[in-house]
Amino acid sequence: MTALTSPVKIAGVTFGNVLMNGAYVGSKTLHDAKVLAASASGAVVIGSISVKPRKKNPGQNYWLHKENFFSLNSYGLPNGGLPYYKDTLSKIVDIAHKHDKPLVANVIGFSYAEFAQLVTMAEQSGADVVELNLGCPNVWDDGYQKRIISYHASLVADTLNRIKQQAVKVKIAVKISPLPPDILQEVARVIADSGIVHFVTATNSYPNATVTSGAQSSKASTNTELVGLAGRALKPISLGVVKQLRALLPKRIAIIGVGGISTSTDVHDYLAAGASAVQIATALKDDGLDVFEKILRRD
Ligand code: RRO
Repeated sequence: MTALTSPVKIAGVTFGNVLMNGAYVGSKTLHDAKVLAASASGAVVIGSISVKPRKKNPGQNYWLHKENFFSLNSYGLPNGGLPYYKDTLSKIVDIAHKHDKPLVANVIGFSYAEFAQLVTMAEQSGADVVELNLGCPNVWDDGYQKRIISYHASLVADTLNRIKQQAVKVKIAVKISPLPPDILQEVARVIADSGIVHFVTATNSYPNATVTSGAQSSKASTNTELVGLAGRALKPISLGVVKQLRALLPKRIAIIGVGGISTSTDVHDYLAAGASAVQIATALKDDGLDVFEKILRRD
């Protein structure tokens, strides 16, 4: 089995080990960055970051199935936006680097120009990787869901072309949804053809699930919207996406696996499917930051 504890160089970026957090509710602030940097992870992911500051969606935002089969969330991208990150992201980068970890800035624009603006801000702040969140399911505007870019190969192409225009030097990662086969093939082709993508992160949560009776404290919910499904139930689906991507993408593009990881067996499953590193989100929220150490100890 591959050793999980050693530093790894992936697409030109050196990670402390193959584990990192996924962008989640605990990866937003300078304080979050300090906590993540001090953990046993191999990198720090911060975000998602939007141009405008955003508050969380009203009502309950997170549910865990009572037997831990899955998690559900609808946070709605709460973050401080450019007013917070334009000064703070460089401090966050310094904290990660002091712990010998690369900083991945996960960004989400609501237009191509916003994506470009966020990539520039992250690059100027010294981020090692900018992860474009093309799979956020939980942003609603006047009752209409914002389009999930990764479900449309043409929108993925337009986003990447816009970023390419500004000749960025920072490494680009693209985080996609759990896509069905035909769309995955088209999106993989667009990503490969763009020539600017170094990593594909697979996958974000499965969009537009709904809260079921097995989800803890769902009775207290005031949230009637649709929610993203993650956690253990997502693992076979994300793993399948990783496996397909490894066959579809050229070797120069590395894959970061995410979805239902809480043990070293989960990590090895993703590495065997073709991932070079993994992200953890649901298990971090539910079990805490010790999950990194627990996984590395069982290596
Ligand atoms: O904030 C959220 O509700 C959220 C985001 Br931005 C995302 O990309 N994926 C997700 O499951 N939730």
